[in-house]
Amino acid sequence: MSFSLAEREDTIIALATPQGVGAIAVIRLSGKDAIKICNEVFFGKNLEKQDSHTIHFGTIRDGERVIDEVLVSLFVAPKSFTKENVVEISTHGSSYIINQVIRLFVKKGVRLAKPGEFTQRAFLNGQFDLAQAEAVADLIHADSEASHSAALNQMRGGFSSEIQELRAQLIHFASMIELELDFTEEDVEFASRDDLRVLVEKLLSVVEELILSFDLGNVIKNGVPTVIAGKPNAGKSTLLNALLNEEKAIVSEIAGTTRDFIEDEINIGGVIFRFIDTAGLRETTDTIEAIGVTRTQEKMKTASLILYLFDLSDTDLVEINRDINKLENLGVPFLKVANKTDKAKENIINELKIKHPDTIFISAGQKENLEGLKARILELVNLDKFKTGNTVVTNVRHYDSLARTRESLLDVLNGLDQEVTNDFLAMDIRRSLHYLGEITGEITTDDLLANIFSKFCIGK
Ligand SMILES: Nc1nc2c(ncn2[C@@H]2O[C@H](COP(=O)(O)OP(=O)(O)OP(=O)(O)O)[C@@H](O)[C@H]2O)c(=O)[nH]1
Ligand SMILES: [Mg+2]
Repeated sequence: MSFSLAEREDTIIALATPQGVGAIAVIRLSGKDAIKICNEVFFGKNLEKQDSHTIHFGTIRDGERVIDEVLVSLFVAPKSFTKENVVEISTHGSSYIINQVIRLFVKKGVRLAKPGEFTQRAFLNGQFDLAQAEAVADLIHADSEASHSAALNQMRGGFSSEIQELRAQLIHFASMIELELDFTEEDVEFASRDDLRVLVEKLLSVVEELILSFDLGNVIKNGVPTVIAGKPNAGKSTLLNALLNEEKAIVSEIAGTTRDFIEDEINIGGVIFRFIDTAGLRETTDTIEAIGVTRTQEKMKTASLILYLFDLSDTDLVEINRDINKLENLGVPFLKVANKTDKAKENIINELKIKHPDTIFISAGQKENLEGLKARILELVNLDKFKTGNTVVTNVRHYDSLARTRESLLDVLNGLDQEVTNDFLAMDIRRSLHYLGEITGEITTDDLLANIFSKFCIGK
């Protein structure tokens, strides 16, 4: 999918609210003729004579036939989302009415919008940069406070302005150095190498911080992968079900019930956690169960957090110590969760309180102290960084471009160290500029844009 210049001249239309029956539906038009064409089918007022940002009551008619009574909101270019003339028609939310209205406009020469075309026009008309446009999509899909806050921060500018400013300074150096190339005979220096080094180092530290934020960003967007691990029958599936409040995983007193992962998301304190119930860890001769155990071990390595669950009625301290030792070697943060308080022996609880005072005691079966467990989970996943409003990179494309930017900036520094000739230096700077520009959209290709906007839904 790519948009030709002629297509950008079209007036486009799409349903902006979800498909299906609702109280009202909003149909959006954008393009130079949006208001003019709407005026041809709208009865009530002359829309072409109205001010921007006003709402008008009237009917939409196909010839003599009234399709619906509607409200029309007007946004006159450039004061609109797309910076073009925009009309939003609020109709009654029946799919029959929606279809009739859209058909009527198509008959009048309006074209159905492609996915993301409104946002793409907003980007092409300079409403925001590419990183911000992508944040619009993230914002629509944000389903927790944390992902919402990351997307909103980016949509409102996020790292874009900082990157743009540093990029502008780097462009200045690039042109100075290229100017020097024209004066090679005279041995002049328009661009101070020391100043250039300071700037490149500053850029590098910004870029590196953004790269580091990606892990956090990813977690915010996709949920914190949290593996529930432990011996068979520890109560892992029971815990998952209790946290979810539904009977998602099969629970039984047979050891080795769960063979494959079962996962689902839970919102704890505004953060999405992806809980993964796994096959119980033990030596087994059952082939399928053995595969499950291997998979559990793999999953544990990539988790952000492990809930190490053990059965108080059936585990001794020697075993617990051995497991904890293994977990410490794995290097993934973990919580010690003692289950089945309802049938535990007193002495093991007391021993644990002394030897492992950070143990959390729960009864998954009786749904006891799940709130305490949730509070500790939230504490362990340190999300303070995002809460202080720091910019977080959540987008793989940005991460890729940032990683390439870092490489080329390091090349510039290397070049400065080794006093390479100007043309090499200029080349490395240009390369850094290219990758930086890819993030904010100063450098784009049709393919890149098509790829980004095709992921949007129609009407956005
Ligand atoms: N008394 C008591 N029983 C529990 C508790 N939690 C789980 N159980 C029981 O322990 C048994 C095993 O529970 P599961 O949730 O299937 O255990 P699991 O860790 O998923 O076991 P595998 O899938 O075999 O690895 C079941 O009979 C549960 O009802 C609890 O807090 N108290
Ligand atoms: Mg299970």
